[in-house]
Formats: sequence, structure tokens, C-alpha cells
Amino acid sequence: MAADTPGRDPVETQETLSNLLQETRKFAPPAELAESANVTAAAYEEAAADRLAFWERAAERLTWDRRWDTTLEWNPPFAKWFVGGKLNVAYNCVDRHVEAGNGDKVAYYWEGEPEGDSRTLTYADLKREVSKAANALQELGVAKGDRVAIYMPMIPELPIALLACARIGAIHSVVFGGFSASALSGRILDADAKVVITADGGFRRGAPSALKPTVDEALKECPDVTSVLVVRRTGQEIDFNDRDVWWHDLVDRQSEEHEPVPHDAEDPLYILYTSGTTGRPKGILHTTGGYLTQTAWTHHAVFDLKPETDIYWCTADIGWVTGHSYIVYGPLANGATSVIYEGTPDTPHKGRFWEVVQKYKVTILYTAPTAIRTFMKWGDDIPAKFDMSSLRVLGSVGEPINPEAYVWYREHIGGSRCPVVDTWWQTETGAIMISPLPGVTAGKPGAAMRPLPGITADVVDDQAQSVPNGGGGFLVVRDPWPAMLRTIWGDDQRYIDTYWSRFDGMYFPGDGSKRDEDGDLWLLGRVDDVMLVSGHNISTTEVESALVSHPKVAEAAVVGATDPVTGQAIVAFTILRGSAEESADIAAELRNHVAKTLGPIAKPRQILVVPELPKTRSGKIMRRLLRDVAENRSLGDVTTLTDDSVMNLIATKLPSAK
Ligand code: 6R9
Repeated sequence: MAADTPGRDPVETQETLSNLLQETRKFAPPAELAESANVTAAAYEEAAADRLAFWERAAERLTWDRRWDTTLEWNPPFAKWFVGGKLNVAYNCVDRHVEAGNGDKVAYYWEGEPEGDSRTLTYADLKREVSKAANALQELGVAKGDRVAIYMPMIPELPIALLACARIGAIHSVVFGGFSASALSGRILDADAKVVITADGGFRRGAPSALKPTVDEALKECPDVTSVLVVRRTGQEIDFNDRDVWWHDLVDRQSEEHEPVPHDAEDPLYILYTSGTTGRPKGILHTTGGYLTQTAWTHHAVFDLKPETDIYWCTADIGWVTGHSYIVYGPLANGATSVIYEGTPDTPHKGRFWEVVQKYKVTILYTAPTAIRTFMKWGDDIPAKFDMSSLRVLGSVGEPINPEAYVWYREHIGGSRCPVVDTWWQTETGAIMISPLPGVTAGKPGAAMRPLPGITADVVDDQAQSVPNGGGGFLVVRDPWPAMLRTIWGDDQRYIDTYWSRFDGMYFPGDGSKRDEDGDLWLLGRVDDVMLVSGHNISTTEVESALVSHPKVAEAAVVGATDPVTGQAIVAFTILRGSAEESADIAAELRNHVAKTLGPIAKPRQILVVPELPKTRSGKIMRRLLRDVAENRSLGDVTTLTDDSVMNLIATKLPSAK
């Protein structure tokens, strides 16, 4: 193992990570985009010359009721940004666009999963709805600093609920709608939430799926919740209790006027729980001024957003940080027009995403490698049926993007003309940290490239020394950044131990990285997934990318399993592309392909062809469970798995694994 995971005891450590994958393809920015880009190469120099002045200029893109006195107060590892400044996040995301004469501009095109079910919300509509919801929350007794848990499907009331909380200074804690009653009650209790906002249900894969019964179940454990506000979405039968109130009864009768009071730059905005690999979920705390500054600036810079002409679509769920920062706060602060889609990409057919792109003439698309690899598996002919000529920038987030998936995305979705921005960040970082700039960077497939201006990320070895070009090691961030988490809710010590103790004075996100000969960064997955084979640290990402570069493979997950000879041996689980036949010698073919691409050291001991891979609900591969399978152990905690029947399917493949 390469290193200790945040929150875990150090295990055997090695100095660096082997650097196996060589990728030479490179794509220059389109000339037209480069000429009119929001952000040019000068931003790197400006930020290098004076980092704090750079972030002050980014903060000036927002509307402040009172300007800050001090840009950064740093008592390591506790940061305060824009100290003394006051602003209202909802005012910045909504009202100020209406006041600037853009009330008729569309904020959200909402597309329900059932076809033909859609809604359009302008900025004026949003102002009215958010004001009514803010008045409603106040009528329920919610005051500044109170916590509100939100457990909802992807309907317009979800961003409205977030903004209503932000407007009155209540701290929202969104719990993804796919989580269980016990996950929900655990999060409600940890944050001591007073009110829960939910819906009767949502649409998922063509059928209504209930949410309210899960809330009822969870609340058996949560006596301090005083009200449950329920949106009617599906119309299904639900139990109604004394503390329940319908959204349409309470919110619809409220005044459309609500005065947004200024909040302190460091007042909490929200808590979002990350499950991580071990232990209790961590309540990541984000605050007001710095968070909005960095989400808005990065959205403007990384996607080159032109609010007058772009139609932007981020396919994440608002229940994850990507949805918070890049469906709600960043895009709205910039006055963008966004698409929100309620459902899954295969309902009612596997071309649904591309139909949505065609319908709304989406120009900027932000999605995840797991989705891209699924589309590759379904086949090139599906996107080819749709007109996607409106697209101009493509983004990726959530996992390392395999070079082959990047190239497929660029070619089959982006018509070989759109730059792909691979954006590295975390719930904890709040906003994008490492990414190409689409008008500046010549992108390499699979590389997140450079820290954004104003971000001081580095790759260090075990001794906290910067690795030279060509080396690999641990990703760190050297200086505080505006959208960084401020602490773990109610547990400062866990915040210190988890993120700031591995390397003195540096933030350690838990990811491995390499720096290539040009100094560009490649993210190599979580360090607790790194394999140690015959004394070499090998990243799962590189072996997976080598497998995905074989024309028959759509998706791959590799793990290290204990091996008497090599310490650990590589075991690979692969999904074949739709068109590929599973032949008897496929395993040998793929093993040879990896040996040729990366060298004999990376040759998997076993290769299994499987129908699915275990994923978290946000689409990340759960290698921990595959390690259990590969080492013949009983499975660990499967509660965050999307679909636990997947593990049974994989187990049936096992005899051949020996
Ligand atoms: C935004 C989000 C964070 C972890 C992170 C890393 C992985 C995210 C990535 C990436 C390689 C990228 N990750 N983006 N790895 N390249 N572009 O996903 O937040 O759910 O907290 O996950 O996801 O391992 O540490 P979160």
C-alpha cells in the first residue's frame, strides 16, 4: 500500500507511485474559443504574482452588502475568507439578475423523466418561488443557523429549497434521495435538523418511487424534527402525520416578497455528508462568501460560460456536491441558463441524454466518467442519431477519466471539436481545483493538467518533498482556498486528523497523482486503492485505463489481492462493449494487451468478464468490495451500493477467477 488513508493508521509506505501509462495525444483549444475565452493564460501569472489579490478580484464578481476587511485569516488549519464581508447568497444567485433586467431570462429548463413533463423557470419565477419558500420556512419557525434536512427528487423545488435556506441563513443538509432511512436519520441527528423537506416520491426508470415512507421511517429516530414539508410530485398514496405539511398548502399562500438580509461571509451555508471508505459519515461544512466566490469563478473560467448564449447542463444529482456547486450556486451566481433532468439516461431509451441535448441545444455538458463508459458500452450508433452540433465544451468529474473514454467523449459527443475539461475536486474542496482551461490548455486525454489560478496543489513523496517531473506520489494542497471546507460539523479534531495530519501544514485529499515530463498532473485514484506488486506501487487507474484502451472493453476495475509471490497481485473485472463477443481467450488477450501497454509488471493475474461493477450511488467504483471478492472474504458494508444484486452477479463468475 502506498500510504495511509485519511483517518486510518499508516500502513507500509513507499516513496513514490510507479508511472506506467504513456499518453502522447494532445488537443489544442479551438481557435475561436481561445480568442474569446473568459479567462486567458494571464490569469495564471496574475494569481502567481498575488494570490490574495486574484481571489479578491474573483470575489468582486459578486454583490456584497459590505466589503470585507481582511481577505484571509489563516490559523492553520482553520481559514476565514473575506472576513467582515456581508452578502446574501440567494440575492446573488437570483434577485440581482432580476434587478439587472434579466428577469425574463431562463434560469432552469427542467425536464422530468416522464416524456413531455417539463417546466421552465425564469429568474423572475425563481425570485418569486424562493421568496415564498423562505417565508414558508420562517412560518415553520426556521431561523438563521437552524439546520434543514432536504431529501428530494430532482424537481425544481429542490434548488428552490436550497436557495430559500440560504436566503434566511438556515443551514441546509441535503441527503441524496437514494439513501436509506438509517442513513437519513443518522444525518438528521448528527446535524440536529429541525425541519425536513421532501416529496411524496420521484420518477425513476419509468415508475414513481416513494420517498415519504423513508422519511417516516427515519423520523422514528428523530424526535426533535418539528415539521416535514412535502412536495406533491408523483401523487402516490402516503401517510400524513401531525407534523407534515404540504408544500402547496403552505408555500403557495405566502407573500412573493421576501427581503434578503445580509449574512456574514463566514456564516455557514450548508453541510454535506461524505461517506468515505471508513467510519461515520463526515458532515463537511461550507460557508458563504468564499464558497460562492470560487464556485462562481470556476464555473465562469472552466466552462467558459457566456450567460447570454450558453445552455449549460450538469447531469449530476443535486444531492452530491457537484449538483450543489455546479447546478445551483455557481451557475446561478453567474446568471446562467441551465438544464435540470430528473431521471436516468436509459429512460425511456438509451438516447435520452442526447435527445435532451438536441431539444435544448445544450452548449456545455458536464458529466461523469461512469456515464461516459456506459455510453461507450451501449454503442456509438446511439449518440450518432441526434443533432448535437450545439455543444462547445465538455466536462468530466467524479473519477479519473480513462484516456480512451476521454477520446470517445470528445469524438462521439463533442464531434471532435469540443475541448474536454477533466475537473478534479472533492466535496471538501467545494469547487474545482485542478482542471484545464478550455481556451488556454492543450488537453491530454486522462490528465486534469494544472491547478487552477489561485490554487497551490503539488505532488509530494512520502517525506513531503515535491516530486520532480516524471514522478508520482501524493496530491496535496499547500495553501488555503476560498471554497475549502471549514471543518467537519461538530468535530474539529476529526477535521485536523483526517485532512491536515498526514503532511505537516498541507491539505491531504487522499488521492494519488503523477506529474508528467511537462509538469502536468494525472490523478491516479484514492491512495488506499494503490496496489503494491513486487515492490512497485501501481495505481488502479493506470491498469484500468490500459484495459479500457482495448477495443473490446468498455469498463474495468482492478484491485490488488494478496499473493504469496508478489505481495499483491492484480485482479481485473471488466465489462465488454456492446458489440464485443466474449470469447474463450479474452482473458489472455487482455492480459497481453496490458503487458504491452504498461509493461509486464502490470499484467493482471486474473481477468474476469462481468456484467456490471459495484458503484456508489454517485457512480464511483467500489474497489473495496471487489477486493473482498478477489480475496474470498465475505463482503464488507454494502449500504452505499446502488444495486446489491451486482455482487451476486459477480460472484457467479468467481470459479473462473481461481
Ligand atoms: C466532485 C466529487 C471526491 C473524489 C476525489 C477523487 C475523485 C473527483 C476527479 C476524481 C480523478 C477527477 N475525483 N474528480 N479523480 N479525476 N477529475 O466527485 O466529489 O464525491 O467528494 O469525490 O473523487 O478521488 O478525492 P466527491
